This record gives sequence, structure tokens and C-alpha cells, in this order.
Amino acid sequence: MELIFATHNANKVAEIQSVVGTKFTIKTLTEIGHKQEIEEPFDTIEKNSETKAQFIWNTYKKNCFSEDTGLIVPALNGEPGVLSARYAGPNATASENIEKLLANMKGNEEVECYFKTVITLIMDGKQNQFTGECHGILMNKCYGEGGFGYDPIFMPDGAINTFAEMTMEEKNIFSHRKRATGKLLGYLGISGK
Ligand code: ITT
Repeated sequence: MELIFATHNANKVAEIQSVVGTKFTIKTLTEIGHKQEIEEPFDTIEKNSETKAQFIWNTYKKNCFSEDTGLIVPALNGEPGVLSARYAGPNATASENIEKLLANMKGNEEVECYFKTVITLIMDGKQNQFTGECHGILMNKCYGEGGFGYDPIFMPDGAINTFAEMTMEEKNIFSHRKRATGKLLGYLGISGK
């Protein structure tokens, strides 16, 4: 089975590929020659996730999935949330987003927060969503060089390191993305590694 993954984020592809293994074939947007960004104009992770998958289904009529992820800090009224990718501006880098988040936290230590991933699958026109969350603590400075996005400032509950200090396999023990992908595999009737 082959599914197009409606993302331009290579880190997401690598993480989901590591969970899916050879259970199904992931075709990336690069592989199908789709270069344009897909708009994410809505104010919920669910709706933005759905929009990306629907865009690819409507354009190519091929089975596909997308995912939208946000880091949610309840003490900041849910920020950066749906704006996680562009928290510090439309073309912000991960470091700029982290810098803005840490500035807004004003040095507070061990603030509760969580990642939420919503995968939208469209197969033969039928849509389903799968959610995964990972709760943890926001650090007040960066630790580690690995991962991507907010990984250097996020330590999951039950861990002693940030995501950026973990290998991908270690991140998968805790990760929001792994949990949502596990539900996707369950729905498809194929278990992960
Ligand atoms: P696509 O829309 O093309 O899939 P994107 O990078 O724009 O890719 P999102 O809209 O889902 O992705 O934005 C989520 C942002 O949150 C992303 O850019 C990262 O900075 C951050 N993020 C997502 N997953 C993360 C993770 O597992 N660890 C750390 N940060 C993450």
C-alpha cells in the first residue's frame, strides 16, 4: 500500500517512517513533485491537519495523510499551539520560535506543556483523524542538539532528557507523533515496529 504524506517537513517524514517501517510505502510531496506550501489558515490543529490532506486528495485523488502538530502551554493560554511553526513570524526559524517562547515564559522553570499531533487519513475519499499527545515540562533553556523544532526545550514526563538529547528511537517511546501513528496503523490493521 502507498500513501502520500502531505508535508514539507523532512523531520516529520523521518519520524513517521521510523514507526511505519515497511508496513506501507510513504510517498513524500517532493517525490510526487508537489513543491508549493499548503495553506494552514485555521485556528485548530484538527482543521489545519484536515485541510492539508484534503488539498492533496482533491488535487491528486490519491490516498494520503497529513499531520499537524502544536506545542501547547496552558500557562500561556495555549500558545504557541496552532501557530507553533510561525510563532515568531511567518518565516521564523526554530531558534527564533524558541527564543520568543522562552521570553514569554520570563525564566519560569518546569512549566507544564504538551505536544499534540493530529493525523488526517483520506482513503478512497473517506476521512479519519488520529490524535497523539505527549505531556511534559518546558525547560527555561535549550538542552541537546538533536531533533527539531521545540525539542531542545521539551522534556517528556518520565524522562530525564529533552527530546533533543534523545535518539529518534528514544523519542518514539514518548512521542505524540508515534502515538498518533500507532493509532493510524491500528486503523489500517497493521501494527508498528
Ligand atoms: P507541514 O505543515 O508541511 O507538515 P510544518 O513544519 O509547517 O510542516 P506544522 O504546521 O505541524 O509543521 O507546525 C508544527 C511546528 O511545531 C513545526 O514547525 C515544529 O517547529 C514544531 N514541531 C512539530 N513537531 C515537533 C516535534 O516533534 N518536536 C518539536 N517541535 C515540533
